[in-house]
Amino acid sequence: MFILCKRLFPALFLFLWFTVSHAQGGYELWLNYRKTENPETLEHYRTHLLSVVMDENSETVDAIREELSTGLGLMLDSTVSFISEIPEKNSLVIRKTENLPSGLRNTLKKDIATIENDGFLIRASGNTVIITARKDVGLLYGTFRLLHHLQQGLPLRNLRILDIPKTDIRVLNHWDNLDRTVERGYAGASIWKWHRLPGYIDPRYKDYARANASVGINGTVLTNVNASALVLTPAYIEKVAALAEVFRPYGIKVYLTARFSAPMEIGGLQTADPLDPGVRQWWRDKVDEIYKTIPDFGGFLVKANSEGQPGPQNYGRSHVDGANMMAEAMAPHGGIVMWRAFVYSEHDTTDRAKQAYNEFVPLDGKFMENVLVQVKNGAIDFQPREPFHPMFGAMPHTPLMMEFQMTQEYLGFSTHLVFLPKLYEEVLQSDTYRHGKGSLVARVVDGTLDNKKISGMAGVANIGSDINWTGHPFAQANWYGFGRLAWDPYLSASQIADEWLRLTFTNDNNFIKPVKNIMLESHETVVDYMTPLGLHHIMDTGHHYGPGPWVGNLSRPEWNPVYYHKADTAGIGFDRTPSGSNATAQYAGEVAATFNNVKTCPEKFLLWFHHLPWDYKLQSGNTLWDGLGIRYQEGVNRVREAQKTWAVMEPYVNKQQFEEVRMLLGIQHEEAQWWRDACMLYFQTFSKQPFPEEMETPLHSLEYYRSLKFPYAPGISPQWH
Ligand code: GCV
Repeated sequence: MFILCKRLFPALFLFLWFTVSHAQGGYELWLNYRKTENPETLEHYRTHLLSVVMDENSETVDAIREELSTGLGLMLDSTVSFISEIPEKNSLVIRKTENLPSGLRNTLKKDIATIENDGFLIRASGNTVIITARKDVGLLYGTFRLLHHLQQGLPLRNLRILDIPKTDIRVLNHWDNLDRTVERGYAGASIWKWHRLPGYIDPRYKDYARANASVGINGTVLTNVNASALVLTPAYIEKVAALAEVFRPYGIKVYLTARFSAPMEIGGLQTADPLDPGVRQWWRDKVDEIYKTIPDFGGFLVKANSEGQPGPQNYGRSHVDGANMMAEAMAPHGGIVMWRAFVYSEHDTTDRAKQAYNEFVPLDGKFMENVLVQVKNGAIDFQPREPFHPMFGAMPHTPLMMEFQMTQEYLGFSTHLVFLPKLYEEVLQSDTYRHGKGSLVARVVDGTLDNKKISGMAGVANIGSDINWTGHPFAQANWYGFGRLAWDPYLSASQIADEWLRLTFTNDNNFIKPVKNIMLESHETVVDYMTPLGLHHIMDTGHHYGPGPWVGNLSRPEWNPVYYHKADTAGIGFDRTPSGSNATAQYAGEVAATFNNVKTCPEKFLLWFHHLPWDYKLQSGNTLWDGLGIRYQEGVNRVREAQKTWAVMEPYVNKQQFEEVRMLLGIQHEEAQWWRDACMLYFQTFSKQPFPEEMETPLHSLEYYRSLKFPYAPGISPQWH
């Protein structure tokens, strides 16, 4: 016995250490199943949910059973029994609509008639709670939703949740390289351990799938859009297949990025011309080979003729030629092609903000049915704030996918607390006016504006090997929020913040209210201390961390911050009205008119669309110069307020997470000051005016800020080679 104890003790200790440190570190994400605190609620849940009727068989049903054993087991602090007969007394029934007993089917028939696709119904009826759906994956989504309901301590009485995803493709984009670096990744290394696959299945893969499925994400593009053709070789396809197997029960398909020149790099061909019969055959064979190994493979994501990536234009062909060639290979298997519209060229001297629209809109209606064009939320590049991309609504015959960024490339990496669903909401709720008032971007994305057959939303992942997955504990909320909005682009950021806080930390309103406030203000805060009043792309070169408004020596003009702010002694801002680049003409008339008129242009986009004198009067009555300084200061002030709020939150979160957020807010505060001082000192060289009295005196000189260098900033893999 003693010997056994001696042997077991270190193992037990290790296990406990691992479990505790993971729990403390936020590994569980929002699937943090805590025992239900309120004794009445606990009793109420126990009465209804401890017998679970589940008699269907599939990998997905097994995953549901496992999730319920863990989730209900922990929240109800009891063991769940799974049975196959519906008992007289209380139970939770999980069955597809076709397998419900006729009595129940009859009672629920109105709701059942409206369940489509991956949707589900949760209903409390008599002494049972029912989760039903057309497909197994719908049952899985319903199960997670019920678990989330319980995590929030909400009542079961009269429960009725009927929810159907509004988009078809809800997909993460990993910018993960095969060497496990992550382009614009700030949460450690890639979670894909390519060198160990397919033999070694890291437990994280399943937890990743659980987290995604719990918010309805149904696909993942495993590799960087700056793609390596190697991932299409047999050895890697086998590794991809191993991941696909882990994800399959959770309704998650795998996709890969396809390097356009792959037929030459790994196929030995002399060309990658999309009209060349040999090249077309190569792609058909390659796709057949992939489907042989991964029968439910999702398809390809392609970055072509963008930032040096190869593409059809290398052969004088168009995006349509390239995308349709791959789509043709995919079609017999039901696969899709997501073709990115993030293009701008060093040979095109027009405003960068106009180039994607100019290249793609004339191609509307020419893509095959299984092609989606994937468009970033704004026309430049994931800036802290951008007006919605003018392509949304401008291609009525082509499905357009939204591409949001969860990783915080231009947003303080995973050091700054920024709740991105606020940004997503602002974009999705923007009105394109393409079919009159109410033509929201959300309606373009869900396909209802022009009756699209397929729709989708992509999110550039912020996930890495850090214990808490996302680096900043609050960056998990961006992953959660992306998933929720991909499922339903009309959800409010406020609801999402509320849910995420409750699932992740506690239901105590003394915590929820103030911390939710920090989250909801955080986007405006970061905009204020980085790029207020419509400024954009003034980050330092390459790593995009910290301010670099002075940078003007890069080889391509549109890579330089000076190209975007155009500060001079007369004023500041990019004139995109008809007197300037006329980018506003790419929007519907109503929108263009609003942006063109400096009096109606929302001040948040003022310097995006207008070059204005330093003494221009803002709505507040302040001059533009003073208003700019006041905004920068307000951003700093709000980080200070967030610090104060967080300082009294220790009782509600675990020690480790409390400390992590406290320290990160400290850095964010210092860096908000850095942004304010560096930008205002630099712009002062043009405005030649004193700082407004509301603004604190800069802590250092402009020379000091200009001298700062960050050669090893994370996220830019080429520098490490
Ligand atoms: C993956 C920006 C980023 C690049 C990124 C690119 C893209 O330019 O800085 O790192 O490349 O966008 O979205 O393709």
